[in-house]
Amino acid sequence: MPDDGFTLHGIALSGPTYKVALLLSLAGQRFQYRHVNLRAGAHKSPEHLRLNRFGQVPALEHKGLALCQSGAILEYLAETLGTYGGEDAAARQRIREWLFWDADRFAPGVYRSRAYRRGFAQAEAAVIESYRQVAEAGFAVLDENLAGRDWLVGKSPTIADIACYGVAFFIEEAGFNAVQWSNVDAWMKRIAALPGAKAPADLLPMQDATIG
Ligand SMILES: N[C@@H](CCC(=O)N[C@@H](CS)C(=O)NCC(=O)O)C(=O)O
Repeated sequence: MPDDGFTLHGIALSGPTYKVALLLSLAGQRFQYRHVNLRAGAHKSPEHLRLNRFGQVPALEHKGLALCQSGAILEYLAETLGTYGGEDAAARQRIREWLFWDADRFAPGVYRSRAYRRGFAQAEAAVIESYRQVAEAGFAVLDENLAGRDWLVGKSPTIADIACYGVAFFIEEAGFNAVQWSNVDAWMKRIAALPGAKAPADLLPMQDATIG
């Protein structure tokens, strides 16, 4: 399949970059991948700031547009590729609620906890503990909402699942064990079994590449 003009800029260790790459892979969409060397500060370069004004990864280029914020990129891709976007307007509204919740209450706790454990960032013990509690509360919310259902919205997987999975994937690196949240555990296995699903290390290299 041609790449249809999709170029993803990111880094393999980045959860938000993984979310976007995972949706492209699940959709069977080939894309160009550009490795952004965060250690060298490439995300703050004028060239990158033209793609992502917040000086972060990911950024997605498509047909003259430069897109940022992984949740917003997922919505764009679902709309553009016509997949994983929910069945109707009511489903799309629920999906959007999950995307905002993820950015507000889930991703920060899990990603920061992972960053402290892996030594990507340092903080005082009280700060680390506070992010740990946010992450734990986030997993509990996810677990409650997955009780008796396979997917977060409707009867098939959507970008709500992909956004939250792109955080939950790092559960162990962040210092938690999925056994504690059995609905989350089963849901993660369902997502990992979808055609095209890959772990970050199997999807994104530490160099430029064509993926898919
Ligand atoms: N809410 C953003 C978060 C993006 C983000 O935090 N990216 C990190 C890498 S995982 C980054 O670029 N960090 C460098 C920085 O913020 O200066 C999204 O979902 O795209």
